Amino acid sequence: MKLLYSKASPYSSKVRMAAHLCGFELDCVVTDTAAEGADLVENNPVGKIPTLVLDSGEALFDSRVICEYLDRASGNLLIPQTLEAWTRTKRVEALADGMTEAAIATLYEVRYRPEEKRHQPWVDKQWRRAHRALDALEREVAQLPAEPNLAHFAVASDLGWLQLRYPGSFETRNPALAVWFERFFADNPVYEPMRPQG
Ligand SMILES: N[C@@H](CCC(=O)N[C@@H](CS)C(=O)NCC(=O)O)C(=O)O
Repeated sequence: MKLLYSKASPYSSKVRMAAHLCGFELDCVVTDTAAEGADLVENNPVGKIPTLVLDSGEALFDSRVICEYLDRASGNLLIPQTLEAWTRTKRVEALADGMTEAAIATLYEVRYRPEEKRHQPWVDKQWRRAHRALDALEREVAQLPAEPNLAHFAVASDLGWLQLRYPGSFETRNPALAVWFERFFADNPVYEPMRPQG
């Protein structure tokens, strides 16, 4: 299976960690979304990464869909199946990814919009959203099991991206989350090379 990805992408990081746990080796191809190259847009009309191209040639996109696929294909090694554990796992994933979506939007505002067209109230709203999600995650991570699953990968990847792009943005405000984040990689060093990198 081929993964179109970038080293900095939090959603790609989550997928790579998930594939590792599920025992799948991915052929990871660095992909620049800004270039809108044929390999990306022909496989994923939405033009985003991560995009997974299956051995059949069929493509899957959106990291949540890809992770669902990896879970099914591995006989549920990634997502716990009891209703209670499934609910927690998927809620934590949605919280972590939602936090990142808001923070990425603020980055794109600066990266892609000329200064005179930026709208600060909208940026402030994204940060309020991200901070609420981080506060919720601070409570949620205490309930996660010791063995890593999809929830761990989502939180570790999304916090890794936040630390990369907005250093110091959660470590003081959310100390328990910061401790959890450090401990995750200390306890699971195999995932360290897959965290978002600049
Ligand atoms: N919901 C999607 C989000 C994917 C996403 O936003 N990826 C970013 C990179 S981290 C991207 O492709 N951005 C390029 C763009 O928006 O043009 C997922 O979970 O895969």
